[in-house]
Amino acid sequence: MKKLLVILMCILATTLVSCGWGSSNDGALSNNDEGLIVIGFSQVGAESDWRLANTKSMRETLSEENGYRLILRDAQQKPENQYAAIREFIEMGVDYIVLAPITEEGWDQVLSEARAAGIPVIIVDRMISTEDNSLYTCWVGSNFRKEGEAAVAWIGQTFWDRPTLKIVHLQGSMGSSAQIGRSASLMAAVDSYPGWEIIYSASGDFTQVKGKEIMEYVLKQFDQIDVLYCENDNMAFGAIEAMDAAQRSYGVGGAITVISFDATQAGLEDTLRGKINYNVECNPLHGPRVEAIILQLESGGVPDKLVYVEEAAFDATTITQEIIDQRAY
Ligand code: GYE
Repeated sequence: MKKLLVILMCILATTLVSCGWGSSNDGALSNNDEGLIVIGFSQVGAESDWRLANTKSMRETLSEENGYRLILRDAQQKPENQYAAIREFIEMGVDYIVLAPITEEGWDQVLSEARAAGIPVIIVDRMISTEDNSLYTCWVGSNFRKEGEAAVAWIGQTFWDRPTLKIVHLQGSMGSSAQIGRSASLMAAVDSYPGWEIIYSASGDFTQVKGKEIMEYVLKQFDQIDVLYCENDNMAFGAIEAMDAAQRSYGVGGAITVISFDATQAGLEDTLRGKINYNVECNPLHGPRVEAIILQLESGGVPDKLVYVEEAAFDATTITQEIIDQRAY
């Protein structure tokens, strides 16, 4: 009799656990989730200050106190990790999938699995490339092409009297929307200004370490560099380290004019110090935007399919400490 009771209790316990009533951890859903909106967030990685500010914004907004359970998976800049995370979210039966895609290509298969499971997919930051718009509910992020246009317009104005311009192009992660857009604007400008020449270009994957490595190499190869077009702040920090070590002059009044993107706190500090000449903002505070979309969907609304965030740009000769202090990232 005792034995039978033990067996019955075991069966009951296993059933409860497999039904999702087990103890809560960052993987299994539990009874604690009752009332909470469960969100699986596939994040790119932790490659830059921008990314850290973005993760912080998502965590702070989509918190338990605000009624959410955020399951964050850091893909460490590897698309395969993102596919696995999305399949894990589908398996868990989350309420929403939020995806910050590393690259634009390669999403049709896994997102059709999410659609088949009836889970809405909200895309943030970078975009995906697909012919099937029903694979995602909506997207919110930056207009990277426009960011690049702001940068090249500034270069055009600053160097209007220079017949030739030797440019080093430090690219972000290849195939990401941020790289594609920022690079496309530079390419278009090189096509239209006869004197502009890209003397070297390589991807630093948006990281400081790679930015430094590439710049060390570039400085050995070229005595004359007029412009460094660097697709994010962290690669610029790395390039600055390399230029300092090689004792090459740069920034305001220096030989190498530095363009950067993101305009994070640290990036703007370097802009204020004249190390970065022009820094184009990219806003990482997507947490509240994603929450607004979810609340709209929860109440039966239809969010706009594509929303571009408004962004500014900062010139080293006009930026002030007050401007930096007022900013949230
Ligand atoms: O510019 C870079 C980050 O996708 C906008 O990714 C984002 C970019 C950002 O690593 O710093």
